[in-house]
Amino acid sequence: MAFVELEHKGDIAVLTINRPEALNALNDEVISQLDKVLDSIDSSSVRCLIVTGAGQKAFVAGADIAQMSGLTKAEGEVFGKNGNDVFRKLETLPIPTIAAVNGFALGGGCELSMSCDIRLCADTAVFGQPEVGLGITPGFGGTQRMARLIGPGKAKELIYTARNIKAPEALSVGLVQAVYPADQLLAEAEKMAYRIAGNAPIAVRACKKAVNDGLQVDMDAAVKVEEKLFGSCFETRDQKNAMSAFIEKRKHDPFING
Ligand code: CO8
Repeated sequence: MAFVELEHKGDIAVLTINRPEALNALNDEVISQLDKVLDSIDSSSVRCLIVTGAGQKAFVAGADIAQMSGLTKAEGEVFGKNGNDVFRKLETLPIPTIAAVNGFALGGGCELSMSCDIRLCADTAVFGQPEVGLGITPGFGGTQRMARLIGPGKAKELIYTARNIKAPEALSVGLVQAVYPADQLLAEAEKMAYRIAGNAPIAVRACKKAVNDGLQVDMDAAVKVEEKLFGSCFETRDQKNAMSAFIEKRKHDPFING
């Protein structure tokens, strides 16, 4: 059974969590398939990845509560580590990632969306970290990524109260970058993905690394991270192509990822 599907569409790919009968909840099998599918993505040919959920109702409604209910402390830690390892793999994928949040994004689902670079959502989307209402903490990076994305005060409010928020509030606190009518979400996500894919891939990947790595260190070290990545773009064929075209007042040739 394919709980995680990957569809290539030209230069972009769409990854779908496909367990709609359980609102795409993440059990061991889904997490393990997600890990394998992420490993299979060829970042030399895929220039942007969209992550979404199957069905009309949910992006991902969380980690699988039925599976978690009987875990021991040690097993809980292992389950959390498995999820964290895979989400970190997604977060550090060399190519840009867009979460197209098409419904409930609760617990592990909200955490999955926060492991992507950009979040777009349907007007029907609902975000939240309900874990403290279930007697646990967020366990797939929620306490860390939400605090970094929307600030510690708002993240603590949402996590401590276990309050779900709808799309407009998610937009207003900066958790998502745009909200679309549900039937237009995927098309809008693809439009953004193709736009990203049309830019110089080496430069786009370097930007992702610069932002991600730079945010982990102080500003003196962060600008050094940028300097290195900036330098690494020179002498590429895409840099020469684009800059010569500008100087010669013509459109550049399509980028070749080289
Ligand atoms: N786990 C397992 N099954 C689920 C989950 C889930 N998270 N969410 C929904 N389902 C199943 C339901 O049990 C139901 O199955 P069935 O038809 O067999 O009864 C089916 O999906 C449809 O769900 P509902 O009937 O409940 O649909 P509603 O429209 O009535 O409600 C909700 C939708 C509001 C989304 C509701 O399903 C819900 O509240 N789900 C749980 C949301 C939640 O609390 N998520 C957080 C889970 S905790 C978590 O993610 C922790 C992450 C870190 C883990 C670290 C571990 C160490």
